[in-house]
Amino acid sequence: MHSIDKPTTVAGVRLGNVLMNASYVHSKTLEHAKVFANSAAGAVLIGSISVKLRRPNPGQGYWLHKERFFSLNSFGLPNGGMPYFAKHLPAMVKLAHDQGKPFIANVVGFRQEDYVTLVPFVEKLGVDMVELNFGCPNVWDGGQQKRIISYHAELVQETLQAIAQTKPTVPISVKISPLPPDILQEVSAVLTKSPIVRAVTACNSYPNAAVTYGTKGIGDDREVLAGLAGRALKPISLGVVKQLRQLLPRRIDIIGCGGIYSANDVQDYLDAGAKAVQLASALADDGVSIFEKILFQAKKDSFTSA
Ligand code: RRO
Repeated sequence: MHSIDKPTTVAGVRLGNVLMNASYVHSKTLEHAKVFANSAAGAVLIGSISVKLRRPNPGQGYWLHKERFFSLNSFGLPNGGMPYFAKHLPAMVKLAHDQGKPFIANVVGFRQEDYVTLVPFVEKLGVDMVELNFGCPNVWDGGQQKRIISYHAELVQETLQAIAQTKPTVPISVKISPLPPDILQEVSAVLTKSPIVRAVTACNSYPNAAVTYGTKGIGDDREVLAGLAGRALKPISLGVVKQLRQLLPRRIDIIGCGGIYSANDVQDYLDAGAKAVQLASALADDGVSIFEKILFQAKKDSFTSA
């Protein structure tokens, strides 16, 4: 069994421990990279990076249930786009490397060509791994939701094929939505056949959840549909990880994500077959000290069970 505080290898890349941040609202800038580089996390992840600059969706973007049963978000992928990252990504990578941590870039596209542009773009700027965001639920255009790639095996296949033509030299992880079993099987078959997929990150948030009473800061946002994350996502996401471990060959590693707040949560994901994990809601709720807290809990637990 793998220890939480020991180095791990994902897709051939060595992480100082199994913890890292997920792509979320505080993982977009040079300042954010500095925070994660200096944190207790084993890797630094920045994203999602899109081709063009994107402004946040209107409204507050984040809602936390008052008893923290779940969080909801609809950030809408705000980020500086290629102009910002052309300028700052090399410095972000250096911040991570100076602390002995690998740097992962999460990229998101709205058409195949975007991924074909973005993967070589971040690769040339020195990143150690690329995570493809195939699960963002919060992009709407004139009342129409953009299709979420990971729910369509044929879209996953076409997009991976197009990216493969760029002959990526860094390992690729695919971040998927919490998929129901039949789609998960179809998508897993596509991921298994792709020559470029070295890891899968499971899961992104559950799409199109409604903002409810009992959610802090409900304000004027009753109409919003948002991605569900936090504690309510954990059993769903953990089930996806367990199924993936059965569906995928061992050469494809799994990064778990969804509702991780404690060392026990991390251990659940490692037991289900993940080699590393990502945190987002806990970082939004408790800040970056959550990494230290989890590592401290893990050390204490291994001491008491020794
Ligand atoms: O920015 C967002 O609203 C967002 C993204 Br890109 C994502 O991948 N997952 C999510 O829950 N929110």
